[in-house]
Amino acid sequence: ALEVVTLGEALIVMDPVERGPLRHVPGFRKRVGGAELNVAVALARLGHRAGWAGSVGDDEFGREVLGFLRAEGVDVSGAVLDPGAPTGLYFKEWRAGGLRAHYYRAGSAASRMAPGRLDEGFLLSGRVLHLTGITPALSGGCEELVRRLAGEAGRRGVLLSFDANIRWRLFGERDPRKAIEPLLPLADLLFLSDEEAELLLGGSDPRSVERARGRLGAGVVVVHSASGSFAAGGEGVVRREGYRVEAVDTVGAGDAFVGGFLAGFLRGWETGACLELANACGACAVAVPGDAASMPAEEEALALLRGRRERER
Ligand code: KDG
Repeated sequence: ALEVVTLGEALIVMDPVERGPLRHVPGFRKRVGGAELNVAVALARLGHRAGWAGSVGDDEFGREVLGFLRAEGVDVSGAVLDPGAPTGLYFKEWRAGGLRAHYYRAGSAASRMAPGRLDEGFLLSGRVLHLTGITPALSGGCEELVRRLAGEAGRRGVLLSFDANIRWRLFGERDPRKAIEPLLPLADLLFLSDEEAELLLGGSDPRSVERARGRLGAGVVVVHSASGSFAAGGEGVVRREGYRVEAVDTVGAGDAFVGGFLAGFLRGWETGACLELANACGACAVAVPGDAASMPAEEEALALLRGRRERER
């Protein structure tokens, strides 16, 4: 049986070969991304049985996504090829102020997901179901689907892992809190960046987070930032420092972090050890370009974790 099943939008990532405004960029590297799919790849690379479900277009890009995931050992038997809409894309642009994502995903196959259109048996077949706040931003049908699955997971004894992953550019004029807040109390494991904790819990320091956790009745709340991470779970707060690495592409770091934490959790590790693996996985992802491509393999994350320095030359 699968240990973790995720649902979300798979995207083709157009990664510019140079930094700077896209009008001057001479070309792009084509890659695969999507937050939930990145988590599935991270888990598979860490040696866990992970499945991904979602709708992709019945097109070249949809087939590329599924081929990529199969090669990574991710179970895609719950994926749907929708002949009526394309696979979504996004372009990355590196400007002086940092990354800008340009989405070409309105009306994508994934945005047409809704209750009844995907195999619920597959989605709820893992020990953990992992969802994010990206999916409810895609469409009304997607928002309904996520709410339904989050509720069903609780009823069927499947643990719910939820990463807020707020994408302001997808919500547009809408308030992300409206879509995300109802899901928070349902999460057994809740992942937030420090900024998301500020917005959703009213604070990102351990005390405010622990208080909000109690109020919501969520399980464990894990807050991550570039400097480190902590988990609040009712038995005090556990904190671990992050790693200093040269950042080449921060996209996917949060997903690698979540994959690392879930891997530790599945192994029955103590919270501190889960945070250490999560921090190491996040740091590895930051040091490598790409979305799903930057998820670390087990040995890479462990090498960083153990502080082993490899010979340079
Ligand atoms: O977390 C990384 C994702 O943001 C990226 O792979 C693309 O899913 C994506 C999104 O919606 O931005």
